[in-house]
Amino acid sequence: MSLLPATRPDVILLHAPSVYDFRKEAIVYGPVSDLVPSTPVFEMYPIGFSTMAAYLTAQGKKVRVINLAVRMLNNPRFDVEHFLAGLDATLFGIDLHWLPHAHGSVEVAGLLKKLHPRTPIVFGGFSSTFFHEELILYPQVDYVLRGDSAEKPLLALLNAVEKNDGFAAVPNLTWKDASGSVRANPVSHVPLLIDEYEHGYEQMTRSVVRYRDLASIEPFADWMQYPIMPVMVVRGCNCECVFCGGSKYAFKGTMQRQMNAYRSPEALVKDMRSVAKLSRGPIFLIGDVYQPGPDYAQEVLRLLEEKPLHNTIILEFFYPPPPDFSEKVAQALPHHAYEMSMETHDPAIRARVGKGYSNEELEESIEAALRYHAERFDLYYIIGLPEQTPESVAATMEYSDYLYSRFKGDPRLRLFISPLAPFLDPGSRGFMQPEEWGYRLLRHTLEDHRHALLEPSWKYTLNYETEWMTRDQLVDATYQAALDLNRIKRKWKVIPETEAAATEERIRRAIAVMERVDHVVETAKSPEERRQLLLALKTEADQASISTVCDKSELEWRGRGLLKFRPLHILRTAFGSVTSRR
Ligand code: B12
Ligand code: SF4
Repeated sequence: MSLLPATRPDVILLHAPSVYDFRKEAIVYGPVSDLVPSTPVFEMYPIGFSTMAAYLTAQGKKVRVINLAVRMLNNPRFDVEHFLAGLDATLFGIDLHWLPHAHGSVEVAGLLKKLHPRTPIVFGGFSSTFFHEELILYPQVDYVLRGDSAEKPLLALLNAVEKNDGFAAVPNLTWKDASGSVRANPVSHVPLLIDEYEHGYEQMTRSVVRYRDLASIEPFADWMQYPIMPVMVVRGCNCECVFCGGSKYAFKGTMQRQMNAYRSPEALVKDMRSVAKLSRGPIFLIGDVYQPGPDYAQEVLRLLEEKPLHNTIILEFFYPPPPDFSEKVAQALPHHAYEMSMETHDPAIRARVGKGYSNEELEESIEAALRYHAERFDLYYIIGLPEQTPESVAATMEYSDYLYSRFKGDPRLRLFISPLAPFLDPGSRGFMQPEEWGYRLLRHTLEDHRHALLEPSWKYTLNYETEWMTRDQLVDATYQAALDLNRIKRKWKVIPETEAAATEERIRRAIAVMERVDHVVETAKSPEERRQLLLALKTEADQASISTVCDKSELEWRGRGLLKFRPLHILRTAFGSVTSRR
């Protein structure tokens, strides 16, 4: 088990922070990331980094993943330029997957280009795909790989870069030819069979040793304490949620995907078992296992029942699962939890948004899930929907009170609300046909969004308002709903009294700092004065952007077992294979 010198990677995949200078800028990012594991820096990198790394590694290439955002977040003195200067690879890849990275990703590419002018840079991900024509025009961007499946195209691009030839044959590639003209190859690689794209978490473990760098592969800041691991069910989606850049409409229009690609039940369960070898933490199945039909879902459960996993398995549903399904889930999964986004209490608005089911159907599902020992049932609401008014949001809160009364304050039922922020997704029906859906689009281009991210608060960053709510109303309704939901959870003793009191205090402070930012925006006499006044608010601004709509820890399943990782297996995976594969 000897440690060999670190090798030169063929590809380095880098994940940038949302706003590059977040350590210096004073911005109230707001509750944009309260319901995901990341902070407002959106430090989590796409799962696709691990599938691309696994695929290329299996083809004999060396891939290193670097989460620059997490490094900057965890160490305020981390010197980005110094770190980037020390990198060496044939190709750098940067994700602009989520639009909130519009600023950081392009800035990091600029730095890399300055430091390594001869190393090409490729962008990829959903937002890169949508904005590929604009993105390729930045001098620091050499290539954009479009589509939802870049594993094979990335290998083809790497081979072309090594030969400096054959770019016209790389599927899904937008590039500049020798004359500088932009060329966009067709998006011809949209696979329907995706079993060969494995998560590759074991490969990621090995790379820690290969590149002597654990700090750079952490998916998000708190991950070592809370190692939740995602496992993907599907590429694509059958639903048509109007705000979603991953809806059926958006996949068809932007990603050229006509049909969903599901991992087979065997491959899915294999992924889950390989995660369970490394970690005792929760496994989050991303994508509704019921979407391809009951046979698929039951086969997944049957395979799991053969040798039950002891991690908590979090199941995501887009529609309420039939109540008798919960019994089957309980048989197969000793520890499991449910997660659903019901968007609003109002079935008419929900149907308009894209999901037609009644509250009664949902309540029956919750009832069955809790009866069959679900550890949790998390329900999410969204603010910023067509036809949703401030009064409607208030009525959603009344419904939440009713739900807790119906389930007698069962603390396993967890309700969350957050704004659709910072952006209405590019490629969604709301973004593409705003008038039809009652959205007023305030930003259109990639450059618009890059600038929007530097606005002093999330109110000014939002790329939309609706016919029913202005940006001010969206912000006010969000904080009011947060106060109401916190009060309801306190009343039903779903959260401890101290947590409820602290959350209320944070929400009130967030409201106050938003008002102070507005005051600065309205009264500053020059851009410089505005900047200085905002900088004086930096500490409060940072504090007002984490755990506002709820205490972030409420999202976490920390319940069972203190030691989440399986250290011996990790050591065997990391060292055993690293030495044998060289
Ligand atoms: C799973 C998921 C999540 C997980 C994230 C898991 C993860 N680490 O990736 C969670 C729930 C945490 C999440 C959070 C968010 N999400 Co999300 N998420 C999804 C979802 C449902 C599936 C995407 C997926 O995993 N695909 C499969 C994996 C294997 O592929 P992949 O990661 O996309 O990577 C492939 C390609 O995209 C591409 N690629 C990606 N990066 C790169 C980089 C390079 C260099 C190259 C070459 C290729 C490439 O190649 C990869 C391999 O084939 C989609 C909706 C959908 N139906 O697809 C929304 C979606 C991607 N999310 C979205 C959004 C907006 C967010 C949030 C910003 C929401 C918020 N405000 O909090 C956050 C951002 C989180 C962060 N960075 O911290 C939008 C993005 C729209 C847009 N264009 O901006 C989507 C489309 C829909 C939605 N609204 O949920 N999300
Ligand atoms: S928000 Fe709706 S359309 Fe988007 S991935 Fe989820 S279920 Fe599918």
